Amino acid sequence: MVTFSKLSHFGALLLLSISALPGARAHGQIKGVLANGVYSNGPNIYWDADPANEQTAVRKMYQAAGPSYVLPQDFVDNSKMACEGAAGAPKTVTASAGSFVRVDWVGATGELDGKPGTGNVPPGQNPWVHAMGTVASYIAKCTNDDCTTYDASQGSWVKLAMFGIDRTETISDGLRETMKNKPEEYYPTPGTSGLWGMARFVQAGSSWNVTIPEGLANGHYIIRQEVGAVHNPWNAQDDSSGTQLYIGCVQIEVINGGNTELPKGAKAGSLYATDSAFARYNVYEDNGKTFVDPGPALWPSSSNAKREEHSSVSSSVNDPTKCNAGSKLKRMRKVKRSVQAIA
Ligand SMILES: [Cu+2]
Repeated sequence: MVTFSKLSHFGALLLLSISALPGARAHGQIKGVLANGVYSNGPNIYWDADPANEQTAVRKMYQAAGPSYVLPQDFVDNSKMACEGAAGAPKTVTASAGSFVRVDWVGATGELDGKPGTGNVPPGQNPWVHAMGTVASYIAKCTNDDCTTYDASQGSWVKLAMFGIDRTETISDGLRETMKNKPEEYYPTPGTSGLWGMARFVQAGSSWNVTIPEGLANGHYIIRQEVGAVHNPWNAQDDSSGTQLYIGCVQIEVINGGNTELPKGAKAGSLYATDSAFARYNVYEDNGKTFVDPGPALWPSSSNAKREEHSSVSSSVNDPTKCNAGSKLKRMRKVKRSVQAIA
């Protein structure tokens, strides 16, 4: 199993070098962002001179990550773990406090193009190619009030959402079948429940919504989206093994906010330890049974029950009961805030 998944990686790298993409050996990246009704494109990570790079609020991934993702030995690196070492992007997108920012990702390879279970991905755009692992969202304030020049390695990161595995749900039959042919077969195995955040993300068209907390103070922030793939488990003899973090950073300006400042967060290099259960998780041995969401506590703390962000509205996997639960929580948070404001 491990050998197979490694082969698939070499295969992907080979394909990329054959197609002569300069620079990064990427597995995928942020394609674009929808915020306050405005869609903004991500950068062209393969060609620095593309004029698109002058118009983006998304930092260029893979600028420092050796193998196009961050491996456990680099989990202590404040720069790689913040935004994969990327410098500031030239623009900022505007997002209202309390709204969703939709972050769309795209695979670098077409392995899952048009395959069952991959959601409503626009034609010509590759779905994300892995389905086992976490999807998380963090936020940090650009303390210089200018995210275009902010050094993200200094960021104080606060965890907004983390979807590890939900054992009350499972992957769609379509995506399970699709992943069988990858060959990165989906675990938990058939008959065992367990929906990884990443499977949910692929089913939602490789798109994930990030909630900007209601009442958050206006200002400049970076949203850090982290996709944590566990298909190539760590082993002591192989320094290319272990949980792979794909990290994309979106520079936003929050408007219509309130009085709530972010709590003190963590440096990116101290979110997960190099030898943590997350870094060394073996999905093929554990079959999803004992996985625990990694990293610091969620904020706001009342969102503990809500480990996930809503998937794309357009997607059929959206569960209306979950959305209701979410808005109920949001309302509760609002109430809690106003109580705090009075106190
Ligand atoms: Cu990959």
